Amino acid sequence: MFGLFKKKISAAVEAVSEKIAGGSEKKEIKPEKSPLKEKPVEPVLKKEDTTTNDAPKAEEPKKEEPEKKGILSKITGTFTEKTLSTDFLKDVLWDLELALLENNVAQNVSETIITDIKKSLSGKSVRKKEVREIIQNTLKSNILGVLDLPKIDIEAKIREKQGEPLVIALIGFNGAGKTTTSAKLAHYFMKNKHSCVFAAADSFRVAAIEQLEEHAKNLSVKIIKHNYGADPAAVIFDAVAHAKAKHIDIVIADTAGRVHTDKNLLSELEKIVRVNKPDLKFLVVEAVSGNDVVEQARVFDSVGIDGVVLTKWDVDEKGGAALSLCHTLKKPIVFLGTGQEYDDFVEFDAKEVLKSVF
Ligand SMILES: Nc1nc2c(ncn2[C@@H]2O[C@H](COP(=O)(O)OP(=O)(O)O)[C@@H](O)[C@H]2O)c(=O)[nH]1
Ligand SMILES: [Mg+2]
Repeated sequence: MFGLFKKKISAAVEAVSEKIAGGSEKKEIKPEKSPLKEKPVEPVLKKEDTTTNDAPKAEEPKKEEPEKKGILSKITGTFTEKTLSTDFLKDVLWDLELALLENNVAQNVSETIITDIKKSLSGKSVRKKEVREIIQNTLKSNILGVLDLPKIDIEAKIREKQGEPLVIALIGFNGAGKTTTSAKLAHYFMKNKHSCVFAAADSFRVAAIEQLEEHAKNLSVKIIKHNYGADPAAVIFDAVAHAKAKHIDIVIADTAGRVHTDKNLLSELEKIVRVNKPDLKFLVVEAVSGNDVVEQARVFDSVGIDGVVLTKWDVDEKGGAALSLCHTLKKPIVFLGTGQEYDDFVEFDAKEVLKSVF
């Protein structure tokens, strides 16, 4: 998981660090050559450059620089200290931005990360080793900032229901893993000593009910189903009634896959929400989704998503979908699907995920 992401990002960080550490010398020369041209066009850059490089440099800093270097070189002996200009960073960080984009990190997320790195480095005199550290730390803190959203305490939610069943609706496109996730969720809750019932609310897709029935049999979970073509809101309603009657803790509703251009299907989902008021609506998304994941998320969020289950984490080589989703929805990833078995299901922890990348 995150294999390609890790490889590409590490390679980009390395390449960028090398370029910055090795090439920043040239950049110091450039602004001195055309200070008059830059002054009126980019006043902001100019301010930074003049304070660090340009105007003072031409006269006084000549004295300061050797002094600084003298002291520091005495300590380390081996570093290259360079002042980094904004223009130079802009060129060089493109490699890193490209690596993020290639790994399905949405453009606005990549831009935020790159802007932050630029801010951290701009106008600074840094050593080669520091460049890498600054880039890595900025990347890490940005990614953590996006992924580490307040968690949903499902146990607390169950307690809050005070004996009424907690209703969880799984929504998302066909093939995303909703039915598989329904089964994994039931297995997860039963391991935590909670009882579950399935609502076979995908009454649209061929064999959807049988697929959930198979899981119900394997897991010894009761399934409430109607015929194909039935109103999914009614199926969930019946499952909730069953849970209330039998004191079952959790209703897991497996809904039909929806195509965002199909307004009928989306309005059906709205009806499910209106009639059954699920306590938690989880968007089930494949980690292998490309950047269209952002569009999917926006569409489904029209019914109000509480959290995300990111499936097929085991086959994802890129990892950007997770970042883009969290950044767009500002809703936490709650679980990761990590394989085809019932136990291939883990609570999402942003810090753990980051550990596997850096
Ligand atoms: N490798 C892997 N496959 C998964 C995962 N979750 C679901 N799948 C597979 O994805 C396919 C579609 O899943 P399904 O639950 O039927 O999706 P649905 O159409 O949203 O209900 C099935 O072949 C599942 O076995 C996962 O976490 N990892
Ligand atoms: Mg299904």
